[in-house]
Amino acid sequence: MSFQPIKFYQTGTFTVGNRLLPPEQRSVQAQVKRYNSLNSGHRACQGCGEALGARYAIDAAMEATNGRVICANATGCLEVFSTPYPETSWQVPWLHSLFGNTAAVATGIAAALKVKMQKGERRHIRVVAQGGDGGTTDIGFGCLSGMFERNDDVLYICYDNNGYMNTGIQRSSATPPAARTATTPAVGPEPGNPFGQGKFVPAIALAHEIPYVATATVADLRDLEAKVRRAMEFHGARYLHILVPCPLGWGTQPHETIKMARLAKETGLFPVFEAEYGEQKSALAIRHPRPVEDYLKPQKRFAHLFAPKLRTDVIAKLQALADRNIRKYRLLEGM
Ligand SMILES: Cc1ncc(C[n+]2csc(CCOP(=O)(O)OP(=O)(O)O)c2C)c(N)n1
Ligand code: SF4
Repeated sequence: MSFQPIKFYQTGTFTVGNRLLPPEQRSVQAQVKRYNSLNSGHRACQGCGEALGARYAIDAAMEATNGRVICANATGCLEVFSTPYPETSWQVPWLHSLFGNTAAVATGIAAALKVKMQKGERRHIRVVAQGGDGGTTDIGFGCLSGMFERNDDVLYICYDNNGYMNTGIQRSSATPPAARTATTPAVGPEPGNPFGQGKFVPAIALAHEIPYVATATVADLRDLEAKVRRAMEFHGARYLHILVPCPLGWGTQPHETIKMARLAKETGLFPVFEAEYGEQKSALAIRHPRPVEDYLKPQKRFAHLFAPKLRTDVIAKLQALADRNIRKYRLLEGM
């Protein structure tokens, strides 16, 4: 009979066993104060950036508010993989809204909480709305702009995986130009998603001059957590846009999720910054500038730019977009 010694704890890994290490050596994952708001057991794909981003964002919101958060969640991958009826991975009060009305639902929750406070409720409960880029930049955009314009007391978090992933990888208004999706096939002289003027919702949020707007990626989770904490210091409308790579939709390996998020930032294709009341306050500096090819090449959704013919013309147009971001958001010097 074979004999396998039982290991109760594995210190030095990123698992819960890290709690046996001195506090300064523990990973973020293993901190005892973690709320584990989005807990294990959900059905996200391996390497899903959205699951990672949501776990860190909502835990940071819980930490900042002493566990007093209610979430409204648009239809999309995050909702579907976390709540297969009758199960849930959420350990926070959590409501599923429709695909397009999360901002309005969150506004309603915030209004109800305000009335409760007026009637003597002493606990200050905060509201977080969350959705994918389709639910945010497309169908939910009207509700979101209304929420900004009324300055409703809600933090809205968009998990941007560059497409409608839950329904089979269709294009959204956050899909980058030239990317192949199920609705923008890699055919014809201009293959993939057409070049347009783009729709970068953080800039539109900025134009509403709301108290706080920020972008983040899952490559820098400390920065992401700090931004959620900062957002919770404000009252009124706040917007956080997180780039969350999707291995299935992007055609990358699950272990490449963090690398892809980092390359999006380091090439300048995804600017990481924060703003208050309509003014940019800081930018996360590009530390090791990289050409856009380094980001595009590992992703199957851009494979048609490299074979059968190298499309230097299309790649140059994408590089121009990155260079414009670098200038506009001052990404080389940082702030
Ligand atoms: C009004 C309406 N139209 C379409 C759908 C189908 N639908 C559900 S989720 C989804 C896509 C979600 O995409 P996104 O918001 O980007 O989130 P992701 O799944 O990528 O995280 C669609 C089209 C729906 N539920 N309601
Ligand atoms: S399809 Fe993409 S966003 Fe959806 S669960 Fe899978 S990896 Fe995550």
